[in-house]
Parts: sequence; C-alpha cells; structure tokens
Amino acid sequence: MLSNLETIYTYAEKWVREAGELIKQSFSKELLIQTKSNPNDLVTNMDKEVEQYFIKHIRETFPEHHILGEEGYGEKLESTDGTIWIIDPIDGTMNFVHQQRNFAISVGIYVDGVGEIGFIYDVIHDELYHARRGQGAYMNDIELPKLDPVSVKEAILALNATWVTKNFRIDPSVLSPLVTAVRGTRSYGTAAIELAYVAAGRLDAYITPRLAPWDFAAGLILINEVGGVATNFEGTEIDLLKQNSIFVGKPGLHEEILENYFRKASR
Ligand code: 2AM
Ligand code: CA
Ligand code: CA
Ligand code: CA
Repeated sequence: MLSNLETIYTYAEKWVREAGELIKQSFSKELLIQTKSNPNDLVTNMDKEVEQYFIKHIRETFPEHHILGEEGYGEKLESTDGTIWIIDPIDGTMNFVHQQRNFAISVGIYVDGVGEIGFIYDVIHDELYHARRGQGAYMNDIELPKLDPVSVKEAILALNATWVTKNFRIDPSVLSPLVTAVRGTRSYGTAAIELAYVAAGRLDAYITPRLAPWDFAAGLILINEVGGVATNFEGTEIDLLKQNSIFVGKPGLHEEILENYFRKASR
C-alpha cells in the first residue's frame, strides 16, 4: 500500500512530464502572446493551458487539495492548512517565447505549511529536479550531493543585472561590492532553474528581491534537501503565501554574504 505522499508524488511526476510534452508539442503550433502588468511581462496560451491541465487532474484525483497557480486558475489562499499545490506552469516565459529553452515547470507540494514534494522540470534539457522531504534531492536518477561551504571569492552568484542598476527594490550599492567580490555572476531568466541549479551545486547562491510563491515553492524544497540555506534578504523565514525577497546559497556562503554585505549595508 503506497503512503499518501508517495501516491501524490507519483501523480505529480506523471503530470509534470505530460505537461512538458504538451509544451514541446506546442512548438509546432502558433503561440498566442499577451502582456500582463507591463509590455515585458509576457504570458502565452501555453502558460494558461498548462496550469489548467494541472488543475483539472488535481481536482479529479485529489478534490480536497488546494491549488495556487501563477495564472490565477487556482484559489486565492489565506492559510497554509491542508495540502497545497503551488504551480508555475512555465517559469521563464520570456525565455520560452524568445528562446524556446531555459524555462521550467515548477510544482511544490506543501502539507500544513511544510514543503513535502518539489518538482522543477527543465523541459528542453529533459532535466527533472525532484525531492521529497527527508529523502534527498535528485536530478533525473542522480542523487544531488549535500552542498559544501564555499567562500565569496570562489562563488558563482546568480543575479539579474536589473538589481545592480537604479531600481526601486534594492539599493545597487548593497549588491555591487558583492558582484565585484565573487568569482562570477550568471543570470538565466528563470527563478525555478536558478534555484534548482543552487540545489545541484551549479550555482553557489542566488539573490533576487521579489519572487512569488510559485517561483520559489518547489526550489526551496530541493535546497533544503541538500543542506542549502534559504531566507529573505533580512535573513529570516520566507512567507509561503506572499511575495518575498529571496536569498539562497551554500552553507557558510549564505552567512558570509548576509553578514558582510547585506547587514553591513543596513548598519
Ligand atoms: P515567470 O517567467 O514565471 O513570469 C525572470 O527573471 C524570473 O522572474 C522568472 O522566474 C519570472 O517568472 C520571474 N518574474 C517575472 N515577472 C515577475 C514579477 N512581476 N514578480 C516576480 N517574479 C517575476
Ligand atoms: Ca509570469
Ligand atoms: Ca515564475
Ligand atoms: Ca510563470
């Protein structure tokens, strides 16, 4: 007899892979592209179709579960009680539209606020990052090793260039000394993949001033499983149902950046 979470995990994996197929098949069809909050904030028919695909299957199979999705076909949730699927049908829509790669499906499943199951599927590379709480994190069949500490000067930091220019979310003078100090910076245009890469040790840290629950829900579960540290910019707990600043990194590195860059700047 499968445990409840094993059953959920099995269905979630099946639906994530099927949704990936739907997205791949869409490349031979015409894409409908619209804008949301501003001319650079894109959404396509596929973002909507993939979210609706998950919702249909979840509601049929697990009618008591709650769903939070970026495109708004789920619910507006005030409480973390019960089982909640937090879904980003396509993370990296701009990449999906412009590059047809470097996007992912992100699904995080929380029970009473605790992250239990995470999937991030890089569809084009066929890399499925997945984790269950307490059972390690994997990329396809390969178990991801625990993260080792690294110093700032040897670190690769993921960061969008926007945040080192004048903007209204973070003072660039906080980040520019850090950008100077690290070995290198990278930007992939998809928060979910950036979080998965931190879990996989391909990136040492990722800093971004504003993410929504569907951007980070799955990634945080992966990072927890490999001993990474995940907080907001204040170094405190991330609120699952709200937008947060997000700072994730290897142990040691996270503390060093928090103390020597973020906290120094606020003193
Ligand atoms: P999306 O593609 O699902 O919208 C791009 O740097 C990353 O930021 C992507 O993960 C993108 O997710 C996310 N993103 C885009 N617009 C955002 C917004 N207004 N708030 C928070 N995250 C956003
Ligand atoms: Ca979006
Ligand atoms: Ca997203
Ligand atoms: Ca999205």
